[in-house]
Amino acid sequence: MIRENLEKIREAALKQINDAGIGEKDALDALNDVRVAFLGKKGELTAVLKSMKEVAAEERPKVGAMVNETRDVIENALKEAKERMEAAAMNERLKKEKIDVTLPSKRQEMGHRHPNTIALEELERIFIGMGYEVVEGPEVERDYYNFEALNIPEGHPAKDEQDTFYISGDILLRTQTSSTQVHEMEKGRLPIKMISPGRVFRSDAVDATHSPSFHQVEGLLIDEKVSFSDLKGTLAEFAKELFGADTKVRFRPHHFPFTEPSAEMDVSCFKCGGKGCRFCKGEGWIEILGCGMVHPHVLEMSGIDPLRYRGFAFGIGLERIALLKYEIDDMRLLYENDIRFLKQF
Ligand code: 2U9
Repeated sequence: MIRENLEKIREAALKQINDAGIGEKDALDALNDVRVAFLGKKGELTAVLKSMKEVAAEERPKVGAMVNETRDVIENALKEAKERMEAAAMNERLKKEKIDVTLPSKRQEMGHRHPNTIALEELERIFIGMGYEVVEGPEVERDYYNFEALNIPEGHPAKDEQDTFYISGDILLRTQTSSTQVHEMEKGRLPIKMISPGRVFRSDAVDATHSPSFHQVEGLLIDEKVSFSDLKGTLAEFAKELFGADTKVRFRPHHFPFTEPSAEMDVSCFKCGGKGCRFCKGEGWIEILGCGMVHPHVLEMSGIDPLRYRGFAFGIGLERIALLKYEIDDMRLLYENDIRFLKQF
């Protein structure tokens, strides 16, 4: 009786498993229904198990084995059907989602560096090539590092000229990156051969050539036996690298509190080669930086013996270089970030 019943159950289950999926929208649901109907708590096979108590004790192991075998057959069939259906669904999807790998890709809009950054990286490349280290420092400084240590004491007119933004008492936004170089000198590791690029702040009104925040690249070299010739040679080489091998330089005497002697350096106009044109306002020369031998008192204040060591220093306005090199006539364009302007570089 039970054997026949089991056979019927097996046949019925296998038929339903086979039928599931034929024309069915949700074949996996159909399979699950079969599982519940035969193997579930109230399923047909479970009912057979429950009726085991009516079977004679000596028959039970045999009948039990038969029930187990039937369950295995149904479970295997369910598993195979499920795998078959999943594979078919995957094939179907792959057919639909065909990718044409030969299609040309969309152009990537990469953007590019800001003209200030292009100029900065060019300056860094040149000085690194001459063995200089790039050192950055804080934009918020103590009065001492920004003024005092650079020979600009309280009441010095240069302090007015560089009217700055004070955070509180003696904390301010640096007006020059020289403060970074003072920190480096105080470390007492010599020689020093560094440039310090970075943002500086001055209480200036905005116009075509001024901004309350701009960038400098300052340089400092301190060693025994450093002379003004080393300064001239270094900066002449720098000018040739930046503006072309034919570039000539000239030095005009100037005054800075932190250097003595001090000078401003001009380069021969790279537009007209020095003959005079609209670009150089008929001068033939273009001013590009300030420089000088580090004042002995500046060395002394940072603990460097001015009798043994000497140094030269220079300061370059980064925006000025960017404006010149890319022939931009208004500094404000560098900060407005109008995409039509930036796209040109
Ligand atoms: C130390 C000693 C001396 C740095 C120097 C200049 C000359 C200079 C200007 C360039 C354009 C500022 O951005 S700008 O307006 N700078 O002319 N800077 S010498 O001299 C130093 C630096 C550090 C310890």
